[in-house]
Amino acid sequence: GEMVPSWESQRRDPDVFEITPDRISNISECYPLHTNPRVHKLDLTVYDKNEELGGTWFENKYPGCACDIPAHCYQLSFEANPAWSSFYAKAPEILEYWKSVADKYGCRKYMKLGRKALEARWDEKVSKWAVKLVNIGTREVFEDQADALITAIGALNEWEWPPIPRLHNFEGKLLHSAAWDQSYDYKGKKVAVIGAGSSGIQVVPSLQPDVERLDHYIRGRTWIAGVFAREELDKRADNAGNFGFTAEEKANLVNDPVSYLAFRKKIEAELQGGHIVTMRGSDAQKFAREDFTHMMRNRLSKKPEVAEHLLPDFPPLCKRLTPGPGYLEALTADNVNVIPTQISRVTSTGITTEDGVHHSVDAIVCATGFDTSFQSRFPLYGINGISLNERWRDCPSSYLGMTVDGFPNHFMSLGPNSGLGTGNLLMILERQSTYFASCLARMQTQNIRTISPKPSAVEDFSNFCDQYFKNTVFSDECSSWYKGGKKTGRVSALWPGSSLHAIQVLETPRWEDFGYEYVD
Ligand code: N01
Repeated sequence: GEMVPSWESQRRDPDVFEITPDRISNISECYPLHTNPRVHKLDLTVYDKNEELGGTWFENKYPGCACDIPAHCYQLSFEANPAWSSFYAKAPEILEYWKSVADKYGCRKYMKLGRKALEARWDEKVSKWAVKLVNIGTREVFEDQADALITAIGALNEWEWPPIPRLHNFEGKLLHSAAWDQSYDYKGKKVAVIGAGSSGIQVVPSLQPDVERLDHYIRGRTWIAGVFAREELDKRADNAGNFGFTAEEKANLVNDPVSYLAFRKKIEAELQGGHIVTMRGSDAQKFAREDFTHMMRNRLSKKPEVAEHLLPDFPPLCKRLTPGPGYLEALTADNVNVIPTQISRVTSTGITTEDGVHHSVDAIVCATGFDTSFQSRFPLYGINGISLNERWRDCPSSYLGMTVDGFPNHFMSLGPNSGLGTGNLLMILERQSTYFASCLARMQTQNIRTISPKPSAVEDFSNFCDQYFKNTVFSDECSSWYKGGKKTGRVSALWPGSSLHAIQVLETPRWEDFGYEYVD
């Protein structure tokens, strides 16, 4: 059959690489274009440790938790929801969306919730995955076997307490953004928030109006801007945030799929347009830096000194950009102290900074992020009992972010080098799922017992990633979970290219990049 061009040649092909308005607007229309692979009857079981589906959107319950990608993009291509109640939807609304999708498409019958996977081992004798799990309710440990294993365990799931000296000596309330205790009443309290990543940026403006005092500890600087600074314009009641639609037209989108698609295209175009900003030395990067500096200073004009503590020396998008509606404004409020001095230790009653000052508080919120090293607490053992954690200790690598050699019939949702630095992750998740289905369909129809990428394909892709990232701002020096929480080093979390590029590459598997064993 016809050879599918490699990801490299696809990237070199300017026609594919170039982001033109047409191509961008095609995204929202085109991402259901792929034909669904014909998977024959499957015995499918979905295990999840939580008692409800939804993952991130079920687990994260901190005040202000929302998606900072526009809701009209952050949805499935085949299940558009024109009724999102705000531009950036809040976590509970997103969770309801996913529950309704699961109910509508009859997914729940496959789900066994409240079961946590402990480990998975490839059993060479029978060519199957043996997965050990525990039923959280009964504590019963049990095993399941499968021909193929898909892991969708999330790259931002394993939260940890930061290694701040004496943190656990604190006698007030200690909270983590990713494991929020909703029973804690923070109203009228003195609260410290450590961390200015996407989580901290959402927590601060949500707590600020209700607390007596908020101390915000900022270790690393951060750019606060969205491709959608327009939301700010929206607040000024002009029409810009409606993307050219009158308020009335926008309200009517619920009843008008054609106009809704046009509306989505405009938002998608703006979102995808951010890609060029990631290119080191590009004019777009230069302009973004100027614009963002100007916008941040404007929003902080009531307390200009805060801008001096916050404005980064690294380029925008080096670490994940977040629009932070209300964040900078909250930092200028009278009850907020921005503390750029580093923390030296925690005491029973508060935090001591390196200048020797002690700041008493009732609660400490750690919005300090996740373990993003790809070292999973759910170990996987492949051929010859090799552990995936061991394999990835120095360098998490994969074939197209989805498979690894030595781990047959194993597919990963959001493995190394599959996230997007700009753009909409759900589009990738959808493509990856279709890719897995193509592999399963091929196994079913061609008597394939095992499929795994060739070692050379993994190596090529990893080399390609390293080459690609050299030309992007992701490799600049800034502390980022894209580099496993480090300031420098390999970009292990991101896809090497634009969303369009990812869509093209994931559209059709290159079967020659895989090795196979056939049923005898
Ligand atoms: O975590 P982060 P996050 N002492 O790692 C600081 C997704 N997400 O939970 O920059 C003092 O980004 C650390 O400082 P520094 C999204 O993809 C999405 O906020 O390393 N400070 C940083 O400021 C996001 O990118 C949404 O110097 C310490 C912060 O804590 C990802 O999750 C919403 C410290 C950690 O920032 C992670 O975001 C929320 C220490 N010991 C999250 N350790 C959406 O809306 C760390 N810090 C889609």
